[in-house]
This record gives sequence, C-alpha cells and structure tokens, in this order.
Amino acid sequence: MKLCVINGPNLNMLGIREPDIYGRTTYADLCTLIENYAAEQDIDVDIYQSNHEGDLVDKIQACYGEAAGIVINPAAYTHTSVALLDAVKSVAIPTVEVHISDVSQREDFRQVSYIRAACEKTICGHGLNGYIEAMDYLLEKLAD
Ligand code: CA2
Repeated sequence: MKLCVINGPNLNMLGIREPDIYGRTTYADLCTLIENYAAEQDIDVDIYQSNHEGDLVDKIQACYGEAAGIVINPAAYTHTSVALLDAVKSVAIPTVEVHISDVSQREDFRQVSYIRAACEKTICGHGLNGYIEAMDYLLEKLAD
C-alpha cells in the first residue's frame, strides 16, 4: 500500500524561522519521521513539497491509481485554493488535512479551509505528530 504526503508553500523552511509556531524540526527531519513510520508500518510513502499551486494540483492528480490515501498540508493554499479542493475531489482518494499549528487559534484569514470539504479528517495543532496521526487514520480506514 502506498500513501502520498503532500506539503504546500514554505513548509520547506520548517525549523529555519518562526520556531515558536512551527517548532525547530527541519523539513528534512519531517521527511525522515514520515519515512521511518512508513517503514515500521511496512507501507510505501511518497513525500512531495512544492511552493506552486499548479504543481500541487498535478501531484494530487498523479496520485490517481497510485496512492491509496493522501495526507496533505496545503499551507497557505488551505485558505485560498479552490483548485486544490477540486483536485482532491476529482481523484476521490481518502485524504486527511494536516496543520502543524492550531489554525483555529490564529488569524481570521486562517479560519477558512477550502480543502476541508473534500477531506475525511482534519488534524490541527499536533505539531509534526499530526502527520503520523493522519497516516494512522488512513491505515486503519484502508485496512477495513
Ligand atoms: O500550521 C500549518 O501547518 C499551516 O498549514 C502552515 C502554513 C500556514 O500558512 C497555515 O495557515 C497553517 C505556513 C507554512 C509555512 O511554514 C513556515 C515554516 C518556517 C518559517 C516560516 C513559515
């Protein structure tokens, strides 16, 4: 079984700035955490990050017929992108939305999530462990 983990703009800067919000762990550390967990669970994982909305749409589409589940942190595109919402709807693959920070406690403009309507679950404010929780949710669901 393969899961795809997709990260949006600026998440490649993790651990470099704003450690009070996003922690001190780097993007490379996040990838290692996810890869190690996938190995433990004996599944394949494809991890992707882009700063470009269209590239993220292309990656979601490329999951069709390839990935059993998607974990996505669309970052700032969460709050703006109908294109990402439509892409997730178009592939109809079980998808979990993850946010490292608790967006519900942040600025008004972060209270909207377009993609949420196409996601089975949203995990916010659990730090990088949110990605593991999202993988666990999909593993349990896909085992049924
Ligand atoms: O909490 C999250 O995971 C977010 O998706 C992160 C996005 C933000 O726009 C969302 O509202 C919530 C920002 C990702 C940028 O990450 C940075 C990492 C290091 C330094 C600056 C930004």
